[in-house]
Amino acid sequence: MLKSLLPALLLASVAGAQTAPSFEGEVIYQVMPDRFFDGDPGNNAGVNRGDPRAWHGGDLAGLTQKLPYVQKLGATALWLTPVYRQQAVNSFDTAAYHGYWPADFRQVDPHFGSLATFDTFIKTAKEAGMKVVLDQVINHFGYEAPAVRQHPEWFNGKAQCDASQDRDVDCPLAGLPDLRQSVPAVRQQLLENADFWRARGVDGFRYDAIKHVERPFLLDLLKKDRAAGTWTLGEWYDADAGTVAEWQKQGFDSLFLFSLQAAMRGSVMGTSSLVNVREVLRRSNELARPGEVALFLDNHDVPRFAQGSFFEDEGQARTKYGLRALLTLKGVPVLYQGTEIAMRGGADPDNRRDMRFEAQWTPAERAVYDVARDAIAVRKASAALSRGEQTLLEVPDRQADDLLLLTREQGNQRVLVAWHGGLKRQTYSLKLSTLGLKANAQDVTRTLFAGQDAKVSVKGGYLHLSLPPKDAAAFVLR
Ligand SMILES: [Ca+2]
Ligand SMILES: [Ca+2]
Repeated sequence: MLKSLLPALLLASVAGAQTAPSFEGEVIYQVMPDRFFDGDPGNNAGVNRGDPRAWHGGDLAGLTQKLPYVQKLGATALWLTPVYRQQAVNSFDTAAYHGYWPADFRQVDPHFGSLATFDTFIKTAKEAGMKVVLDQVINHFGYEAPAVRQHPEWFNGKAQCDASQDRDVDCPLAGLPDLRQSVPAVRQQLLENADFWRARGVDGFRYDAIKHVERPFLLDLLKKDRAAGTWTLGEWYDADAGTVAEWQKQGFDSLFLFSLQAAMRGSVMGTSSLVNVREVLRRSNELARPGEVALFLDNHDVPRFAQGSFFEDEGQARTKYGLRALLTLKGVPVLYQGTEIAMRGGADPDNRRDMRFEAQWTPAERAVYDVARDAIAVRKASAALSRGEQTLLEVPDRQADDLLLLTREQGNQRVLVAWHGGLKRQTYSLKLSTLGLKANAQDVTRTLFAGQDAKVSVKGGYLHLSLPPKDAAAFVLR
């Protein structure tokens, strides 16, 4: 019996692996619709742009109008923070503009538009060849959602929280009405929410706050998504490669790699050693599906990347470095709206300032955008950078604080990537045998990023690099 079953089981698991949805090769642009673009002033009830905690008027019509902007930047997919109908009133003097205080999971909030506006957005995005990832809240309702009073049995109360073995899961997150996913009515409703939005053409779900959700339910949800071909991206706040690895095994296609974000904030924007980044990359190479992991410099829940410098010009310069660096890595880059112009902002809600478009940019912001657009184009044009294997090179200890070297390789295409953390232009001569790199003088062809003075040559068994300060370079190797 066992003998006859085994081959079938093996085949089933291989087939499962083959059909897992993939976003490898995509570049995701993260939009918070209220803070992106106002395409319909007719739905601006309660809008006050002077108040960072109020609705600002951005909507799905505006996002649809601005799809050409996102396409021109080069992103191939969009992630929208939630657009569900929200609680109508404020909590803590804050409106539900961010979308994480849902009242009805199957309606669009009137500030964003309607289901018809959503369908138009999806249709327009599809026609433009873009994929759409929708934020799904599965842990809670908004504080003032009618369901909280109508169905108290759906929610964890003090008793459940007090008795819980896992307080992360069974106690309210930020006091939010906490759903009991093991209650059949809740479970069914949440599973059907996913079906509802999937049927409207969504390609992927970004699942909010998965650390706080009952695991058996989450596994059922992931199984359904996998079977339907929906890509799943989990938000486990502060996840490192170990957490990503565990959840990829459990059925998520991707998680955000928060540990890389922290290391890049420290080493690219700040003055920490690149050894910290190297350690994160070393561990993420061990993932079952390293090409799916979501890589980001910032998002709506952390201070803006550029905010890591006291000075606007330095923040812009290092954001250029960060963008180029991020786009050299294996994984799925996720750019938060405004990072392409090094928007500043501290903790929430300051990190959610209104997006500004071309006509409103300073020349310095335009220059950051040009680097972002170029780095995305370079990645997309290179099979090695988009999808290639990633191999870290062994940089000697005395240089490793300021120099991170890796190769990306796909078929007969090979790219050498160099991140340089030094504050001055620096030349490095490194023994090929120490690096573990095989290359000949004629292999080195050209730098990939536009307008950057980075040089490489191979001679006498050495790799010679001349690198500008605080920047990342990529070179084609034959
Ligand atoms: Ca509006
Ligand atoms: Ca919970």
